[in-house]
Amino acid sequence: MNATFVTLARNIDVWEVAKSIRRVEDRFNHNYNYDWVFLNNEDFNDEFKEVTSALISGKAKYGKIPEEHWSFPEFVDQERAAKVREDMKEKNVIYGDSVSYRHMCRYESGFFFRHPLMLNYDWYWRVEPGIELHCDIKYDTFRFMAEHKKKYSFVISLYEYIETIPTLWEVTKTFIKKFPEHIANGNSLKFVSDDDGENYNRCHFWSNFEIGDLNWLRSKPYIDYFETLDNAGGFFYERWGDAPVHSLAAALMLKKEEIHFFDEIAYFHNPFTHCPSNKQYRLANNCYCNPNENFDWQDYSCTARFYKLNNMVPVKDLNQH
Ligand SMILES: Nc1nc2c(ncn2[C@@H]2O[C@H](COP(=O)(O)OP(=O)(O)O)[C@@H](O)[C@H]2O)c(=O)[nH]1
Ligand SMILES: *[C@@H]1O[C@H](CO)[C@@H](O)[C@H](O)[C@H]1NC(C)=O
Ligand SMILES: [Mg+2]
Repeated sequence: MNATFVTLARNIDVWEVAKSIRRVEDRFNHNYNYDWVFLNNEDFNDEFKEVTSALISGKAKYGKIPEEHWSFPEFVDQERAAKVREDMKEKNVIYGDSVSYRHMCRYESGFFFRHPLMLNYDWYWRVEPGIELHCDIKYDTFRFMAEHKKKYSFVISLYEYIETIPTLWEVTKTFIKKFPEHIANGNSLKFVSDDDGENYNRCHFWSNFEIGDLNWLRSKPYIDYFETLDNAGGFFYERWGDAPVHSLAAALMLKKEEIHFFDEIAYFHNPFTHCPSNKQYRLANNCYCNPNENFDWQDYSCTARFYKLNNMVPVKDLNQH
């Protein structure tokens, strides 16, 4: 498949990145040898390149992010943005006072798929530092996406902190009005809204894991959405995360059948675990996750909503192991 792993990272992330690579290679990529693209707002140093490329069975590529994709757009009022960061710091909003986290969220929302190194591929799998994979993955997940006409996928979903996105839905509604032709028939609006689009229920797919279609992100509907959001300034006047941005885009602009829940991919990113519900599957695939730690059916997960919307039946086997 025309596919790559992609990791945004700093040089100091090298050992946590190395851990993630080892997990991905041992559980999956040693059978497929897909490439891996690393992106950074600074130059990667020799240590980062040496350590990571030695672990990867495919080709490793290292890209620098152009400054215009990792900086404040001209129209952003610096005083207003600084004031927001102070307020959020006082309110202990997670990453609320960070400038670099905001650049990161904006980059993952609107630019990574347009980096010259990424233009060589149709499919991506996003990997963050410090993740775990608890089961073997014995089939080609990229091929699965293509053969089943999937464009976006997730393993964990949850509610966003409202403090980080107070006006994201209002701006999204202006987008819907301005570009009704971008809204898909048979979409997943019900996953993100409980009142037919009046309000956002804060559900989103956790974007530290994603397997997705790069050409969808590069398409006019997605770019129009990103530009509408970017022009509203919310990446800096609030602290919009790339997770709710990707999720709202997928929920509104894809058909619901185009979003896939990868139940088979057992996954941990601090602090949540997705452990496959099916015991037979776990036993057959060298899994070591504890099913009692599975986040899917906990109160703070949105995955039950996804199941309901797609008429899927959950297997809650907590008593079966
Ligand atoms: N190059 C670069 N990568 C960053 C920066 N901040 C975060 N990242 C990367 O962006 C991703 C998300 O950051 P992370 O610290 O994991 O945030 P969290 O998962 O939301 O707690 C990870 O892949 C980080 O390595 C930054 O300032 N520069
Ligand atoms: C892979 O995908 C990119 C982006 O769609 C395309 O430009 C390129 O020709 C493809 N390469 C192959 C070998 O199919
Ligand atoms: Mg992370």
